[in-house]
Amino acid sequence: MGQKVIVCGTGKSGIAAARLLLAKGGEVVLYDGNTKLDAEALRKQFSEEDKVTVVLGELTRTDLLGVELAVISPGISLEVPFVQLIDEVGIPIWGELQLAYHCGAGRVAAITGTNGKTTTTSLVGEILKTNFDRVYVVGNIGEPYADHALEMTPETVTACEVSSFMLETTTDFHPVVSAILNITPDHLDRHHTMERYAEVKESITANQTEEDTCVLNYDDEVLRAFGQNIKPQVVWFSSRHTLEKGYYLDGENIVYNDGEKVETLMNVHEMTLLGRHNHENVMAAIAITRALGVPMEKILGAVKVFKAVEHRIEFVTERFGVKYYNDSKGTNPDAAIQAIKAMPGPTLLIGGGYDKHSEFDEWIESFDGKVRYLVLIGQTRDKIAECAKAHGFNDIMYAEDLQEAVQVCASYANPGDYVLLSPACASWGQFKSFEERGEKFKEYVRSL
Ligand code: UMA
Repeated sequence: MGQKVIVCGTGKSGIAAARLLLAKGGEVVLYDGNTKLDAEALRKQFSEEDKVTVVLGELTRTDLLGVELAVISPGISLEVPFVQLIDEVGIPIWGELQLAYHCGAGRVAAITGTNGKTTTTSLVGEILKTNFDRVYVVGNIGEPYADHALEMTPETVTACEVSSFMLETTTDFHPVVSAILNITPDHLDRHHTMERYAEVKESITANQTEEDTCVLNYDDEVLRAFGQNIKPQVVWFSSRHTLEKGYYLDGENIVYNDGEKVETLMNVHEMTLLGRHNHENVMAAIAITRALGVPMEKILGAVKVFKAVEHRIEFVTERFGVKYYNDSKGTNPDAAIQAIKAMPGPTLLIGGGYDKHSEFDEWIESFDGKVRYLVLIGQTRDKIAECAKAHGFNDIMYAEDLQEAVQVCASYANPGDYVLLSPACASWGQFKSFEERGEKFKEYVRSL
């Protein structure tokens, strides 16, 4: 790969992709549309002898002279003008995932879905570590795949969290096990229609064969139809139906039906994760790791000690009898519904953020008498307030920013109440990422 490559985006995945290309003997044009970035500081992330040129702002045809490949970061849409220019010039466009897969090795389990990806991927990683010497946990979870591709060997096993953004720019990505946890409306500003969004998610199986496995949620109608006619062997899981074959919830027990007999695997109270959505994530993780050959005792042992991931219905602290929960990862209405459902009592809810063209009706309906006040911040606050009022919910307050929202909640909450940050929107515009939003929330809460 000793060619000249343009790497677009200088976030985590762009820097990782550039490092990987340089290690392979390539030359890199590092491009970012943001003119406020410091070109010199970016250049200093690489050693002096590395062949790296930084370009910021508008991309021109001259910048593309001699370039043979473009690697774009997941946050960059294929519709933006500079990507169209790259395409017009005839340069192939890969995503960072495609590049990393191309340079990596070993077996890969790829996990996608609108919600639950991070919890499931992280649990799959913990389970795999009980059985294999070298395990990587990479992807949308925040650890770029490209950072580890060259350490991988045919013996390593990788759990990769895959977003719809990443799947738009893959060509020969071939996981031996794939999983689609659910498909509910999200990122419609980028994919435009639900059909297109579902199609992109489903392309995770595009290169799988009869020898591979695809783990699917039987309760999701789109996935139930999709699974009827695909090449890999389908393993179903369900929290709402009794299956003739697959993993399902029977009362409080997770059970497995192999088509002949039903075996009880564990009681849901034996694990620390809360809520039906997490029982689904656990069943998916069991199915994925069984397909990779991990013995069931090891799987169940790891599930029982696994703790919720940061920013996902994460308990922060108790102040003056009020419990605070951080669900900054609730970046779409469906994820936020799971968090509301998991709250055990009256809740003051902080919502709102970047507009991804989501509809908020089902989220508001899920309040079900449990939400005392909805405190709104960000670009979507008027849209959410309007929707809430249309559903007869009027206990709404506006705050200028997250800090003010926390203060408003603290002054209106009664002992025994819950304060939940679960915005149903992305953080962009107010924060760099949902992680930063969650960290700030915890900081404001702790200083109350
Ligand atoms: N940029 C441009 N032009 C554009 C858009 C972006 O130049 O039109 C530049 C920005 O100026 C910035 C860079 O691209 O410098 C950012 O690239 P990025 O948004 O891809 O961010 P990374 O830091 O590389 O993080 C990405 C994923 N981000 C997104 O998909 C938006 C991270 O997922 C992922 O953890 C990381 O790679 C490592 O693999 C985050 C995410 O929000 C968590 N994912 C979405 C989600 O979970 O809903 C899909």
